[in-house]
Amino acid sequence: MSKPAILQVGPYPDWDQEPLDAAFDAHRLFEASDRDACLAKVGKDVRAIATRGELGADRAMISACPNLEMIAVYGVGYDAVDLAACRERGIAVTNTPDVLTEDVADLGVAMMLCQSRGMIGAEKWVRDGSWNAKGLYPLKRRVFGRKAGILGLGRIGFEVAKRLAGFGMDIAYSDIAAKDYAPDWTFLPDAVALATHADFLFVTLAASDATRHIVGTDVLKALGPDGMVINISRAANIDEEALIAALSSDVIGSAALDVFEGEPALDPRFLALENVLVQPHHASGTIETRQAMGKLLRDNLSAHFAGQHLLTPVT
Ligand code: 8YV
Repeated sequence: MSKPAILQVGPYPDWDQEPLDAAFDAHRLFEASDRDACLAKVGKDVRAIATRGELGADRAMISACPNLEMIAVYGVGYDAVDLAACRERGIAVTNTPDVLTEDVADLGVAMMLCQSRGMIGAEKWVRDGSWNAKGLYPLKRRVFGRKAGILGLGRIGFEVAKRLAGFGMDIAYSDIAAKDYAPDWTFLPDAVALATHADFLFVTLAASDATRHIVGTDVLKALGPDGMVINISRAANIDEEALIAALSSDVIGSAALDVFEGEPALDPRFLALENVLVQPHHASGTIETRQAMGKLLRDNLSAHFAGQHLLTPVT
């Protein structure tokens, strides 16, 4: 029996590629020198698109595949998939929630600790001989007992908050409504109020048109010169121009960022700023989580082609 043809938008680790190739006839768009020519050639055969959170599938790609039945996202975020185009044609979409929640939360907390305690600079201080030549490393700020604001108390925001509670931090959050599963944390209805409260503002919102640039000049001003913003969601949730201006003029103290507009070609002005910790969009990047994400992506594809219920449909 012939294998269903799928379009693979980006590379996966070998442990995913082998089983994917065994079950499907995968056309690797990312290896094509001419993407449009590749889509024109294979588009009509494609029954599913396998993509990644940050790569998604836009309207042009979806239109190039007239027989498309589903899009499987390797990632929890599906903001880069044109959902309107999918709805119009009844194309199913799946993502990989839950399996990555803990690791994404861990990285957010690690970034806060690393940045607050100046660990990158401290490492350099030892390696370049400054410790021996100049003495003690400059003192940094504690996190214990300080105030955290969680912007978006979904699965990932909740796990971040749980971890911060373990550090004795005072936790507030913003979301569409107060959550009954968070009785010990303060609900603040809007992002400016949350930033006013917070020393550490975690951006953990699922990105959408409604959340675009939710962290802008007003929120950054409210966060203040001692404040840190930590983004483990999507770059579009922050107005990068406003962020760079705020970081350059001490409107806020610092930032720890795992995501960037136009990544991996991030705005080079970030690299010139000493008060920014940059990470290569790898919050879900552990062997354990990526293996689970790959399996869930394939299980969704297989369920679809077997006529079974999807495991994690985007509704
Ligand atoms: C990426 C992500 O999918 O879960 C998401 O939404 O953005 C990430 O997990 C990951 O970097 C793999 O491409």
